[in-house]
Amino acid sequence: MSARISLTRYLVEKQRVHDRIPSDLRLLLEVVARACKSISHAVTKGALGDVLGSAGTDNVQGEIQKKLDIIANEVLIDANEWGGHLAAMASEEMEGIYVVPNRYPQGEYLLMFDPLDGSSNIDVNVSIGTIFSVLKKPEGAGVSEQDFLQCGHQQVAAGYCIYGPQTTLVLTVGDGVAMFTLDREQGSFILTQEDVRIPEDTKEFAINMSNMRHWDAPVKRYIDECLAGKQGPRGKDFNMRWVASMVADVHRILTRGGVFLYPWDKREPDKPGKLRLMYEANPMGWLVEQAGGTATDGKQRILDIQPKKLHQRVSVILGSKNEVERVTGYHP
Ligand code: P6P
Repeated sequence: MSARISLTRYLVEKQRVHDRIPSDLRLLLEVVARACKSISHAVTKGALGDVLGSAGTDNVQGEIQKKLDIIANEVLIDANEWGGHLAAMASEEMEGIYVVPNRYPQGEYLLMFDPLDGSSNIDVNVSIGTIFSVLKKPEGAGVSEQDFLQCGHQQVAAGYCIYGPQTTLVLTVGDGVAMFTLDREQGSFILTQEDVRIPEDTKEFAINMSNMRHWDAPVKRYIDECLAGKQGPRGKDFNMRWVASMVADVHRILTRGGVFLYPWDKREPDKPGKLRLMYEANPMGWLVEQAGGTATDGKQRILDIQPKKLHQRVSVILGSKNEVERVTGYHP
């Protein structure tokens, strides 16, 4: 049996052998992985752990917070604030940034996360996950929200942990995508796939079809052509999947290809889309690009969008290169 490579060994070799990542970033990623293990433990308790249901509060997005949203957020804050590798954190669940308290040393990295993406699926036992993105803090004293407003192509690490039948950590530091499956008996993430590649073509699309009447013409044209199947302009039949957990849909696309769309729609014309740029679209977009896929907002590369606000939203079309380029090409 080939040697089992743990996440720790993988990161140490990235640091020592390939000089790919500095020790502080290695430490940061190990801490995030440990936090994800704790979140996975809480998630898998379900009804036995009194962690299901609503917390009775709304988050900064005006969405009802689930108990596990708050638990996951607290786990990530508690795990990361004392290590000396971070200057500040930002979360979907917090309005402003969380500056590392003065009682701890400040580091040179900024960590953003959606602590529990897909939380509408928590109570129905469908896969959910944690999404994270790491930036370098710009030079200079102190840290502010402005320091976070960097384009996605400036990320130094990004990934997610999906809490499904397996708990799997998926990570990039800019030289490809690797997947680590949690060995619960040992409590270690074990490397189970390296150099993940997304097929350039696919027959599978992921979109919330109930919003069809609200879509813009280019997206409607693309989906109509997929639905027309063999007899239509695409000359092939398509399959559809929609988990309503971005982590689960992106994991499927990284594993077997596909195209994911959460486009602008006319329900709230001033909102560019539902998903958030900084801690959903940017980390997922980088992972997809690192695996040979493409990620746009319908008009431009997601990773080139200059953020203006911490929680700004964006349209997202990502996955198999040829499909994303087709949908993007339909946009004026
Ligand atoms: P809808 C989960 O709430 C999320 O932010 C993404 O994970 C997911 O892709 C999307 O929203 C689902 O949205 O409108 O289909 O419920």
